[in-house]
Amino acid sequence: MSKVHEAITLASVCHFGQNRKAPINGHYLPYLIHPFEVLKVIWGWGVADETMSCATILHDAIEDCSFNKVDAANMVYNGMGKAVYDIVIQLTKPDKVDKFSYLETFADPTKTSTESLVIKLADRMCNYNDFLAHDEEYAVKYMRKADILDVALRQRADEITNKWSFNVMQAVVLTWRSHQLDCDSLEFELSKSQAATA
Ligand SMILES: [Mn+2]
Repeated sequence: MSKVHEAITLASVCHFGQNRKAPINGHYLPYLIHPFEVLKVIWGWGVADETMSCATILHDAIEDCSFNKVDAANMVYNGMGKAVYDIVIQLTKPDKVDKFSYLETFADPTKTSTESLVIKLADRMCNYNDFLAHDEEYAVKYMRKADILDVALRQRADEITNKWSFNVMQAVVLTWRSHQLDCDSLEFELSKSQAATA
């Protein structure tokens, strides 16, 4: 069994019995579909090494686990090793930190690795897509709350080139931009229809 399959087994333990928050046509999908979707995004960018793949599969395994976070953290560390653990920890919002301060850490290369930033961007886009199917207004709000990630990507794009390649950086930037554009036009449409009904 490859390490990625081990990560999948571990993620299925951590997310045992959980479903996604936003329903699709009234149906709540099992939580595990989400880390798989994020994995597809980063593989699509050409980032498919074992550490990144395992960290992506486990990116919510501590923050959103179905049991004690300390136990989940130990399981990730013992099962996956330090490299994967370090990425997953950076993708876990500490309980006492507010959401904005946490998102700000992705603009600071001394606080988050390039690996964590790339997974965070893919995660945000996947969540945005999920919310779109359920509540467009919420999806826009959700994306706008993460404008700091847009700044982070602009400031740290060179790191992505250095870590992987120019093509990977370009793929990340293009996908991110297209989601931002989609969000911009949706925000505009929503403001027009709100003005029309006011
Ligand atoms: Mn996630």
